[in-house]
Amino acid sequence: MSATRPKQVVCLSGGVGGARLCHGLARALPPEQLTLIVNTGDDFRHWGLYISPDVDTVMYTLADLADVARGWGLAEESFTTLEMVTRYGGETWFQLGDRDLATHVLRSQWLQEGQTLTAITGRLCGSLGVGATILPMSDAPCPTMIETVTGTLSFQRWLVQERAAHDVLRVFSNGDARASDQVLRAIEAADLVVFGPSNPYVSVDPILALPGVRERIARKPVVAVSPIVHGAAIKGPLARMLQTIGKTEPTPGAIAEHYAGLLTGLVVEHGDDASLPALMTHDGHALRVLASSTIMQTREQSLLLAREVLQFAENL
Ligand code: FO1
Repeated sequence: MSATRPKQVVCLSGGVGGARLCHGLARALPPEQLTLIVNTGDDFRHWGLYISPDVDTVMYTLADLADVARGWGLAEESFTTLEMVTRYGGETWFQLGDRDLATHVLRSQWLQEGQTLTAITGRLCGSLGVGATILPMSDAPCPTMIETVTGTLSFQRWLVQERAAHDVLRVFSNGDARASDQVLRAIEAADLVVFGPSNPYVSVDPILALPGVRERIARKPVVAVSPIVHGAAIKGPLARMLQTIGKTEPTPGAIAEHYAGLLTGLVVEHGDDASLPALMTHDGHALRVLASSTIMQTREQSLLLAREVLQFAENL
């Protein structure tokens, strides 16, 4: 971390765990020093609207508007629109709340008017008082597809409609999207890159797979927070995916191996450091490991972990 100019921190995030670390980082750093690069592989069209779940989860979380218990959407929510859609026989497997709908309606309208997802996200964040910069990873569609033993599904159909019932053979991106210029510039300007405690396969890999991203990140100090705690994922199908795709048991070491040498440091839950094998970074140094409290159920826990990550990075 350069001692002179203010440190620029970039965090790659997807899902609920990633959003919570972003929340802590947004309280630990001045807004002009933090850029959040968010997965858009989960995006899809529903009720004729463009839905961007991971962007909304980070935006709502940083605005303190997220429904913490549900893990997505807005608190103080009602679902009267959904009730009417049910009466009309419309699709109800993906539940859009009434207040959440305002985000999807305006994002869809502004996309139709030719605004970019990046510009729209900035506009929504401005209205919600979110100071940190939230960047969708791309302004072009790059839907994550899930190949299972029973066929290939779009991400939300697999995760939500099918409840991730079928084992995943392969995760791939259906498109040739490019990272936005803003994303590439943010990584180039970063003093530190953080991988949130997100599912590597469906939340971080889609970002790393965009042309130019991985090679830029490889030149930076990278700290990842393990999404696996004591052999399990806090939320979602990651443990099973490590077994079926990675052919490995769910451990923080498997997460570090998955990122194949990109990491400079790894933050794991207290106790998980003891079982870590000796891991190397891409330039042949030993991977530095910090044991911390990585489960973030409260804003305070998110802030404490963010501060530990930043302090850990200072000494890398
Ligand atoms: N996840 C569900 O399991 N069921 C839902 O009905 C659902 C609705 C939903 C609406 C808006 C939104 O932004 C997210 C929503 N999610 C729902 C979560 C979503 O599938 C995940 O947040 C990500 O795509 C994976 O992290």
